[in-house]
Amino acid sequence: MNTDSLLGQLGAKLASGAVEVVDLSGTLGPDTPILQLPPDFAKNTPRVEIHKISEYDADGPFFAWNWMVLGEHTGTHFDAPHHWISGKDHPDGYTDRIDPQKFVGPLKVIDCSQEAAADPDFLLTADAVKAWEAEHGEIEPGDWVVMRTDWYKRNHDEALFLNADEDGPHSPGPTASCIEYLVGKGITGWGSECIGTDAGCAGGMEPPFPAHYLLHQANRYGLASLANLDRLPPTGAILVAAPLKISNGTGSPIRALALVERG
Ligand code: 23J
Ligand code: MN
Repeated sequence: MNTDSLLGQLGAKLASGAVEVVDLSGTLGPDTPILQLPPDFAKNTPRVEIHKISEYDADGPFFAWNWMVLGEHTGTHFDAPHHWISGKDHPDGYTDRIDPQKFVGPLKVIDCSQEAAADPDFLLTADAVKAWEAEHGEIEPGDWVVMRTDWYKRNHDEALFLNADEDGPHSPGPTASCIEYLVGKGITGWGSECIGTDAGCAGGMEPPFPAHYLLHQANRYGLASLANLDRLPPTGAILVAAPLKISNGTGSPIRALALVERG
């Protein structure tokens, strides 16, 4: 093995397990939590369906395969700029046209797990990001930044995950000025463990759904329903988050991965 080159060294460390691949995705299936928009929006994404074509039977004597019903914005997924009205005019703002260089990059993890446990409506502010930077170093152009809340531990139960009552959904997320600050730092994208990139209460913010509005306006990307962020260091991991190459796609389920150096 050529360990003179950076990728030769990486290959050796992947093979030995010194660099670990951490799975940041939840499981896709009929129980995957689905976003429920308020009743004034008539249409919602349907639940995931997995239909058998054959499994070594009369319909396929030596093969097993399925077909699926699957929304673009279902489970652990990628938000492309064309998903939001503020990002509608970016010519490369669709899943089949984004530069794949954007799908792999340095990952910064902001731990808000204690705050989110104490308050499901917890909002990460720009000042809190600046305090994180004072401890861990500046967020750099090209970084992916994700908010660790341990919310993924609820993803086995849709009601627990959406956490809605008569006032609407309650889940943590960023303020508008937090996203404005991160966009100004040149981040490639922002990710959350919750159903979307915004907080549950974000419909009432200015602008409404600021993570969606401000990220996609700036041709940046979102990741939602991430899992296992508690297995990542605050800095030093590499994210791999590639959407399916859906024609004119506004988003896509992903198998999100992180490369993490051990020891
Ligand atoms: C459509 C409308 C509102 C929201 C969303 C989708 C998402 O969170 C999403 O999956 O992008 S908030
Ligand atoms: Mn989405």
